[in-house]
Amino acid sequence: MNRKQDTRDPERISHAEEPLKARITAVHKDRFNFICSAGEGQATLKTSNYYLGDQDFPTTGDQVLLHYDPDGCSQILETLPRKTYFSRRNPNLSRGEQAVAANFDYVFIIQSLNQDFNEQRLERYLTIAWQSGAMPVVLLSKADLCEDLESYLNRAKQCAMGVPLHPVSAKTGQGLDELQEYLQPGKTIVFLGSSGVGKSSLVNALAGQERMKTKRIRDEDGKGRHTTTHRELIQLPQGAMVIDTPGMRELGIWDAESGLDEAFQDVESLLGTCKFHDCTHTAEPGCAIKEALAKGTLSPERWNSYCKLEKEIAYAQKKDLHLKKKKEKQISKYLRKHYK
Ligand SMILES: Nc1nc2c(ncn2[C@@H]2O[C@H](COP(=O)(O)OP(=O)(O)OP(=O)(O)O)[C@@H](O)[C@H]2O)c(=O)[nH]1
Ligand SMILES: [Mg+2]
Repeated sequence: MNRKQDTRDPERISHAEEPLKARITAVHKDRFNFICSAGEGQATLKTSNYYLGDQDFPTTGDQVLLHYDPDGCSQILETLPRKTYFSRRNPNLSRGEQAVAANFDYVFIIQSLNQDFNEQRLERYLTIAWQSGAMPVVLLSKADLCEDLESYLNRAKQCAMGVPLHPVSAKTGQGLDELQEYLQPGKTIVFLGSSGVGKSSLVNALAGQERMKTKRIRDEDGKGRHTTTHRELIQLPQGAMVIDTPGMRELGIWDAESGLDEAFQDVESLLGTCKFHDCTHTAEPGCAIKEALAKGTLSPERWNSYCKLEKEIAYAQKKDLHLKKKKEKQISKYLRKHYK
């Protein structure tokens, strides 16, 4: 038999055939940027594992196994289990939730010390951050613009419930030294906050060079211009990795029940101590919430925030269940019609 000789470089074959562990640094339509011990590259998904199988589609920060191809045709075989992640409802309902950033240790929640500062939004971000499984840290950015830092710090403390708070300025460098404790090699930090609060400016200030594009906020209302459009994983000189995100408009609050418990520990510790176990906290005697509100140990704003977020989560869960049932009905109708 005349065997055709394999002329491929053996070094490359072993690279191609031995799966390597890699980290996803950015996600494009059907291409994924990654970094691994052999270098950086772009990869596509192995169809049989992802489109026909049940593998979770990789997101920024994910660890994956891939067949590395130095010529640019690497193929992702498997998404490794995530230790933390943010998720949103998947537009493709058969797959339930969809992760939008994964495997981070800290969530830097950023609010700027101008028109952006808003306690309700901070509480919402804290709920999402706790839900992810990582540790939240609150950064009050653009401290150089603020003349009344103490009062902002006090307001933030009321909702942060013991979460570390750091006033910082990417412009003057104020507070950046204090962040070094989080930037240890092997750690990943995700930046969360509205457009224009200075997330990318902080990434650049910590990196010591311009890694991300930034843009002026609008003069009229201080709103950002959605400059960062992609989630991106960046290596800092300190050894830590940072995931810069677009203003997190895209992150709905979905199934964040345990995040709510953590973010509102003060409210949670009161619930269940009312005289009646099914207390509605409206007219019943012996209501711990009403007592705390009357004593001033729980502020009405905080209680309202809790109720609002709780309602939103319940609504999102109900909607999800409804859509899931609708989808199941459609599938069984299709099966009945075609496989009678
Ligand atoms: N004065 C002052 N301005 C800042 C500071 N940090 C950022 N800015 C300005 O705020 C504007 C928005 O900054 P970006 O870093 O683009 O904000 P972003 O949060 O990344 O915005 P998106 O990418 O749209 O989500 C830019 O004009 C920055 O120069 C700061 O510490 N002090
Ligand atoms: Mg940005």
